[in-house]
Amino acid sequence: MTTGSKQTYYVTTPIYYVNGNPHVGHAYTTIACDVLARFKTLDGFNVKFLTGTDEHGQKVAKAAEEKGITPQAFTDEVSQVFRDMTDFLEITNDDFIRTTEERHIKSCQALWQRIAERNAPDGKPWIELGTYAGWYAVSDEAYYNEDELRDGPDGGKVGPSGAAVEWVEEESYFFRLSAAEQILLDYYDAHKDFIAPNSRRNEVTSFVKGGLRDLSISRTTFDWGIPVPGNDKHVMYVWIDALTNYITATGFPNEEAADYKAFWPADLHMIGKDIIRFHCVYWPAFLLAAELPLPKRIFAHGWWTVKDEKMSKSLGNVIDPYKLVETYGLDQVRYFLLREITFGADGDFSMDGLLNRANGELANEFGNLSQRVLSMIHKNCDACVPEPNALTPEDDEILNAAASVLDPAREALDRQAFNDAIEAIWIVVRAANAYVDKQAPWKLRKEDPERMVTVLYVLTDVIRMLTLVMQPFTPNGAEAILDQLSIPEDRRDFRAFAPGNAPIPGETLPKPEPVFLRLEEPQVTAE
Ligand code: ME8
Repeated sequence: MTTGSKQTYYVTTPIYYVNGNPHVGHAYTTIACDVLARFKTLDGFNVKFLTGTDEHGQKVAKAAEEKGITPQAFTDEVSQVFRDMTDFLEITNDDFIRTTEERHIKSCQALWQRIAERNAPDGKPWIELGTYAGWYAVSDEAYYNEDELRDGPDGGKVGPSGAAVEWVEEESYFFRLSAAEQILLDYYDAHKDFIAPNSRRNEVTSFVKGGLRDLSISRTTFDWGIPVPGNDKHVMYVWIDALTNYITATGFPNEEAADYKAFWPADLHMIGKDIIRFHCVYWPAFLLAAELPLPKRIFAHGWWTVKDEKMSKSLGNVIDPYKLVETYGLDQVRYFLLREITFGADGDFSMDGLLNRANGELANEFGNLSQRVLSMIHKNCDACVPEPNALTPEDDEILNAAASVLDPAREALDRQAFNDAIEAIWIVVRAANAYVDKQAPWKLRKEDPERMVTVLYVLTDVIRMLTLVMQPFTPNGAEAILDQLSIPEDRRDFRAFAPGNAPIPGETLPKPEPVFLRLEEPQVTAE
């Protein structure tokens, strides 16, 4: 979609439960979206990037009760903790939604109303009143069928995630999900990019093919939720409330709102694989029933594990993002999280892995490339961008490689293949280092100073282009290198890949300082 002449891009993280401190898993999803948001912005898109907190439901009500404070006071406090994490990680979100906000309550009630007013393909209303009798896991805020349960460690039953379930029997509104089965299957079939990666698409398709049961969408045994329009004995099931956040933030129910027009449907909901059923089955079904457009894509990434167990608060193996960033640096952590594993797969978190990536790649290959080139320029070219002489085919080759790096990076990020994007960049980083080694400008200094000047000029332009495309991944280090190359602010977006943006010979360069320093071996342990 376009606003004015600009293409738009709307990306969302899940909204996080306010029931504990953020950990690396939360930071991971948010950082991944931040890379996409920054990349698209640099690529000329009008970007909306949403994150926030999920504050209603039984789990949160219980946590507040245990603390002896009201749910509102509790959520105010913990939501702020997540907002602080977002700031600490220098995330470029342009909205932070809380599900307790008035705009969201209005939006949920409007969406409910819209679904309630419409009929399913069988001619009966989508929403009907009935009685729910079944299993519920408070810590997942999810209903489970008997056949999904197994015996838990304490004699009771647990759901697939290991969360304890309890028997619930109460009056409830139902969303007639069973009536959406075929529409959903047809939709998945017609929109092959809707659910990614492919393995998740297959998982969702076979789940739906296995038969969908109607979904209980209201509760009556507690009141920490959004009242059902017309029957405030009921509060909405927390997931219908939570999922609606994505559309609330565009101004819904005002379909004339500028953001609604520009940004809905969202381009990408980024989630972890634990919440795929809610996003890929329930959410599209609600929107189809409401006759609203569906998000274009949902990408479910894998889990960070520690010694092969999911990193989670209940397992006590959580890594604190604050300690991690304070110890290793924000760019290093961002780079590692997106470089280490194929996005979509699980990955085991190891400090050695982080050190290897930070030292082996960021410090030795990328940081060192700019440091040695800029130091030579500082010493041998009067701290000015050198004036090149005639270029050789080898010069053209490395310049062309750098100038062509944007396309594969863009293509990979449109598939959320972060490590493919980084690899495409790294092919050129390695080629640039090989070029330095082969040209050996330190030797040319005596043997052929004119050629040395040309080689250093070529390298400044190669480093400039590599740094431009690295900005979304390592924003602080990239900014420092662009400063050292005296690149003006208005030449830092991807339009600067066009010819005519190379560093200007004679331009003074500041004294170079190393960027991406080698890290020692401190260890951050799990909480
Ligand atoms: O599910 N590895 O919130 P939540 C990778 N409120 N990512 C992880 C992770 C791990 N070990 N642990 C958590 C909720 N995550 C709902 C969402 S959306 C309408 C409502 C990330 O606080 C991952 O993105 O439990 C996962 O989907 C999210 O945190 C769950 O956060």
